[in-house]
Amino acid sequence: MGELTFSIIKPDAVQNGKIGDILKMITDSGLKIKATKMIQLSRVQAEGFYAVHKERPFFGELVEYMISGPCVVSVLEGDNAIKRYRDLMGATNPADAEEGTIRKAFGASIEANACHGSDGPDTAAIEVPYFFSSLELVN
Ligand code: IDP
Repeated sequence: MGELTFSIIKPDAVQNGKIGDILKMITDSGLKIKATKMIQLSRVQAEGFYAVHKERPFFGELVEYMISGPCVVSVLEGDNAIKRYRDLMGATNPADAEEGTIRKAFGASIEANACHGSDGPDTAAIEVPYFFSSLELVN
């Protein structure tokens, strides 16, 4: 089994009808989708998920944005999946993201930037079970 990482297609991209385009970019890159589902985050879930950012000035707005509509959460697998998915997402600010990245194609702003991906193995190990039980991951 390859490395696992956790992905969110954020509310702006879902609202703009980009679920299929983004999942296609993920699978075209060679990453495998081990699990995926559409959810509406509660305020408590969003605050818990972004707890590492709670001292940052944009925390309140980030939580409001993340609960503004449904998200698509997924578990991705592949060799070096964490870094590969971060590279596919592009820079946090879509204005700085390279051609061919998800954020360049679909991100609207530094906040509404289309996607989330775990930033390291420790984070992935927390984020995957935050949203998925092991029974939900296909073999
Ligand atoms: P990342 O998603 O590229 O790992 P982080 O710095 O971990 O970036 O920030 C988490 C999320 O917080 C970003 O994806 C974005 O939605 C939001 N964010 C980051 N910086 C800002 C900012 O300066 N203003 C508003 N929202 C921000």
